[in-house]
Amino acid sequence: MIALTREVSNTIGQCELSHVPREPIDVNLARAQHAAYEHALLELGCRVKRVPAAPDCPDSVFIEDTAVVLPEIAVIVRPGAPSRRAETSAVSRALRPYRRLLTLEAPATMDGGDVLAIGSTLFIGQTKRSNAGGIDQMRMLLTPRGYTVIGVEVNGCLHLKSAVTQVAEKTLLIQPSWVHEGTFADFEVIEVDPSEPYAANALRIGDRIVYPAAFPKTARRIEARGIEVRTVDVSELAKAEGAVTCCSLVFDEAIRP
Ligand code: CIR
Repeated sequence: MIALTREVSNTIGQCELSHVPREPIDVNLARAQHAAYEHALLELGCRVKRVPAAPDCPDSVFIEDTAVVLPEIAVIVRPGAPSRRAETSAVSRALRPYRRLLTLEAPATMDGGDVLAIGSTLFIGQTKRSNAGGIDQMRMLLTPRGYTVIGVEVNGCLHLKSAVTQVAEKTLLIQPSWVHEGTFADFEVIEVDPSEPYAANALRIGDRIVYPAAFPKTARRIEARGIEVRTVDVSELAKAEGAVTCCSLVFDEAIRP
């Protein structure tokens, strides 16, 4: 597995914020937490490749939002926040050795954080960042390649993957206040502990998950299903409204023909 990550920008304090109040971010601590996150990916078997920071892009550490990497191609998206659009060029260069690249064009907008890919199904959040045109373009690009694109209503959070992520082959971790559980009727679900509303974002690497240390009650629910949890402290990145999926693009080096 390759994990592309991106350094924390010096300007992360000027990040976009939608649902959390602005608090000062300690850049050095954010960098240390980010390095520990990369170390966890390494321990779980990833080859970590860092894309250099973009000093003018405060949110560039959240590399997940710039692309959707699938087994045979990658889609470079057009992030919903104009301040984030310049992030995609360096990520395109970093992905080019691994995948043929497709791109979304204006007026489409999409953040990778809205795309939950499970096998050949792509659930895509309809949010302030990802518009109907973005979902249509994804459908046009990917249906001929055998994918099914399903638009999902999301309320109360930034991205679809703030509300639901995959934690095992047939199991999802979900925050039922933000997304309709019935959309995922084919899966088993684990609901977040009600006292941990931001706990639905987990990063699955093989059979294990990388998961924020801030949500111990939900972590126990996950472990009770036999899933191994590797915790990381991402408290500074959480002040920028980021969690664990958003800090990497994880994919198999091998291309599916
Ligand atoms: C933003 O608002 O775009 C960033 N401050 C946070 C992005 C987090 N991305 C993600 O969870 N996929």
